[in-house]
Amino acid sequence: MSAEVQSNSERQAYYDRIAPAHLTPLWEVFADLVTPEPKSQAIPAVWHYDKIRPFILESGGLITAMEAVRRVLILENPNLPGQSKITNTLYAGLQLILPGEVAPAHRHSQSALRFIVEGQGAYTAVEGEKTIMSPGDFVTTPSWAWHDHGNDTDQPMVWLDGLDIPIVNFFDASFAENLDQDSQSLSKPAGDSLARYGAGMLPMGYEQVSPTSPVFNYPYARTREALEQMRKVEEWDPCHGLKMCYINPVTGDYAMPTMATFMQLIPNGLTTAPYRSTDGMVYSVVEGSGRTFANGQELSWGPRDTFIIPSWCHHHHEVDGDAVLFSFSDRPIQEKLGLWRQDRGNH
Ligand code: GTQ
Repeated sequence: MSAEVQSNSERQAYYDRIAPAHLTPLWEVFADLVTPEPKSQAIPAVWHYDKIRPFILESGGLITAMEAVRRVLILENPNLPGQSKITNTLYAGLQLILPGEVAPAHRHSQSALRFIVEGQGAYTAVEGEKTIMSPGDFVTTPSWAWHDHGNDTDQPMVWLDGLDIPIVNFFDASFAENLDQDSQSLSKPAGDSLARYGAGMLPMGYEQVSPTSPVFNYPYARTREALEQMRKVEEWDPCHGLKMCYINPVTGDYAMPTMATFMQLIPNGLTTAPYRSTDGMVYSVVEGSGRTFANGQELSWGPRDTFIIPSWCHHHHEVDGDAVLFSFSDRPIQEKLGLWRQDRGNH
């Protein structure tokens, strides 16, 4: 009998017979496995800060930062419930630290970024240095670096945590351990890294020890000032406005090995041209309000909101005035693997 006339039931019987040998036919799954273009399981979504802020503050009455270790509400992609993912490859959460609290020192293989959303003056300590954080600051926690957080102010502090947790777990490469003290001892004054590595100079004889930028905190005041100065030239990218990427000044590469971070100014009156890329993007709104249209769905946003655009999803932004957006994605990994693509339409 020729293969064409094999009935479905005969094929199924065959699949059932090979299954105990841990074999399965490619031809049944090929179309879902090797897709002609990305088909992300993640969907566009927005978290409005004023709606979720009460829930975040409520968590402060339920559990201490010490007991929780990290008191965070995970932003889960609505189409990936239970997976602790905001995109297929990235984790995002909003971390609350109340006055007087300490989130105890630990380290892990996962890299983390902090993007400050609310509050002023709490700190994170990484590898012997503290940094005092302000809204709009981008702070790095390298893989396997000891880190603890604390709040010596009288106001709650909330920041967006971005971690490569799904990527590290995909590789089955997660390690973590706790320090035997809650707060690590400090060996450097606050601001040391920025002075040493963030002034367009490097100490003579500096040798790169980590793929993560030695600049620990990229303060918003500097970022904003740079955007404001550059806007005078009015060279707007049709798809992005004015978009800068944070770099490791030692290598010129992204600030972190697994996550790219960006700050973008979209000026009043510019509607960006449709764009898509293979890196799903997590946005945190710093200033201004507007709307992002993602595969036809409208996401409206204002200050402190978080939204996500999945891989290969057509989108464009509309703004009500000047808008400043922070974003991060897995682009460094995709580029290193030769996978990253973008589609700028005609632009
Ligand atoms: O601050 O170390 O949101 O380890 C998730 C895991 C934050 C952190 C998170 C973490 C941290």
